[in-house]
Amino acid sequence: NRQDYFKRILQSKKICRILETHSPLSALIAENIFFEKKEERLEFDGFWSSSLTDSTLKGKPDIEVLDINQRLINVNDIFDVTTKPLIIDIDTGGKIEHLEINLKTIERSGTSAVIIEDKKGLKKNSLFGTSVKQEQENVKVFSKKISAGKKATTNKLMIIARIESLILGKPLNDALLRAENYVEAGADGIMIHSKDKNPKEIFKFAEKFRKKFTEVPLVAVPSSYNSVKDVQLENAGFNIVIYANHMLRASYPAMQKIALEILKNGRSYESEKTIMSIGNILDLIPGTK
Ligand code: SPV
Ligand code: MG
Repeated sequence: NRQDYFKRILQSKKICRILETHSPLSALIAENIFFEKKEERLEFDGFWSSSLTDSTLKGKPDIEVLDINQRLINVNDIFDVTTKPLIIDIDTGGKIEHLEINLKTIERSGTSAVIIEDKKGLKKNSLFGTSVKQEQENVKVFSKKISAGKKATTNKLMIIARIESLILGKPLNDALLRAENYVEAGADGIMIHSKDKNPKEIFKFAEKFRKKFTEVPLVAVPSSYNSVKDVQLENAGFNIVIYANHMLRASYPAMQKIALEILKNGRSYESEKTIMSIGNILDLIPGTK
């Protein structure tokens, strides 16, 4: 259901808003939060299972160290209590032989889409850019990975290819060439990543990409160029915007603050007004009473 539903909203919505969720509780927030703006009801259309936040939550580095089964336990826990579609970040996807097997498992889980990045070797988080050693995969090798992935799955699971050229300081033309190759290899969508504060380069990419591919879904992750608004991405030709790490980044300082306050004050009294009340937490999950 979530797989078909995601394809439908991708067709019907101008832009799909996807929020990072690292737990069932964070996913429940993403599932239920909405905002009425004039005639329009704004809500998130689905969840992002992030390698960064899934790893961080487990106190591990974002270097592809969690295996796919650990990631899918998280996804299945989220699916237990929600209805919206989920896109999973599967890093480089690993070896082609492993990818083919893992994608079948992911497809069976009900996940709507995977995003696979065109890096190789020990993967580091993209937001490090060129400050750490990271290598991009050869275009042909990565294209093979995409086509092998498509062959290994039915059309239920979308396979989105993620281009790291701009992250690694390569020119726009390299990113565009890769996009063409990956779409030809069967990618169901393209994610162009950037760690620039300015969205100029991803807008330029979108403009050129859209001239060639009018229908192929295009994904933006505005973690660094965060001044850009969803409607600007929509107008530039993007179909999906992923807010990739914000729920975990919001929760950590809130937990740190209360932990320190309790220590300092020798009690929780001073912090009560800034946290959820006991009444609210008891009411939050139906069936608790
Ligand atoms: C993630 O959320 O793990 C991503 C996006 O891959 S980024 O952290 O920007 O690389
Ligand atoms: Mg990641």
